[in-house]
Amino acid sequence: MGKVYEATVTAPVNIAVIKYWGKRDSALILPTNSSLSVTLSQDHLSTRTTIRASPDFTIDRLWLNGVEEDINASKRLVNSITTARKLREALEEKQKQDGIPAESVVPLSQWKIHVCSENNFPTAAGLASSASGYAALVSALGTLYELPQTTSELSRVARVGSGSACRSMFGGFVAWQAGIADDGHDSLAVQVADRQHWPELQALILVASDKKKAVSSTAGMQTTVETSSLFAERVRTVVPQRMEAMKEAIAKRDFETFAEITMRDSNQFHAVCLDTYPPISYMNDTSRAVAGLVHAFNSARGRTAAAYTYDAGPNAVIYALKSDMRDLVELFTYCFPREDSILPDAFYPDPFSIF
Ligand code: 2P0
Repeated sequence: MGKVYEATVTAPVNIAVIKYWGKRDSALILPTNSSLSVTLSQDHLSTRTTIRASPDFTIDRLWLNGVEEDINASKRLVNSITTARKLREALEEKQKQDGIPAESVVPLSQWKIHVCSENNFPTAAGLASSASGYAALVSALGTLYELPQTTSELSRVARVGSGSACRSMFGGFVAWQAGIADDGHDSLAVQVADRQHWPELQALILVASDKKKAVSSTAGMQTTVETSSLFAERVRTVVPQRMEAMKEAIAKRDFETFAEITMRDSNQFHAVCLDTYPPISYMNDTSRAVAGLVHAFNSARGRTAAAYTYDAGPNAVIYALKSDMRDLVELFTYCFPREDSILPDAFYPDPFSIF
């Protein structure tokens, strides 16, 4: 039995406050616009991935939540693993050039790997499982292969797995710079501020449904690019302005501006989904009731005390400062009791829950 090398990492989910929606290159996963997100704590929503490499393994294998998946059936998995292997190969070459005896250079790039990945939340329910999944895969490969690349450089490898995954390579507040190059070298994630910069900011996730979404993000966003006329305006003028305003709000810890941009950007993202033909509708009646309640709460407080945002699914993420969060949790628990969904919708029968 040959030697086994192993690495385990955990990567958290991120929730965008300026949404990524649309690709200019589907193979390299290059976006039409920059985006910005908050990485959540890894205690709650995260993927834990262990990778082993051994000269005894005959094929690459991957288990997702205990079920084996065919790596070769996924171009994205193959792309990200192959890209990381090439970086390892370059490192091994460099080690030899630097005079390290060939027998001391571990040929990890030539060995097959076994990957075991577990999410601690429902997969593909609009809770960004591909983001934490590919970020964990690439971080684990980076650790296993002892790659010298920076986290931003490695975020390019996560990006070829799933766009939003590049942002989960960092904690705190993270921008994915769209870039302009055709080869994607400038399309990567950078940290705008770390988590400690704004510890009072909290996120609450309201699960309206943990069912798999009807239209995948990947398919939905390309239909939007092809058919929505509102989308062009969003990409050209709205997002560039919002990226700058959002970075400034984060730098100043200006919650009211952060919250307003977050809600407006979520609303515009869902508006371009509806402007897509055929239309895509990710929010449901419960999602809309939650948005209404947040606006009512803000009016009652006389300030923008909470923000909602929705991704490619009906679940809400609420951002608020710690000082307002207790009241919000009480309000949501009162209005949407766990055992009894307020809206008996045949398509979304799950109890509304908070975690
Ligand atoms: C985001 N979403 O910025 C946006 C908002 C969904 C709504 O990133 O095709 O799963 O793998 O690059 O990353 C979902 O898209 O799509 C997404 P691919 P991904 O978080």
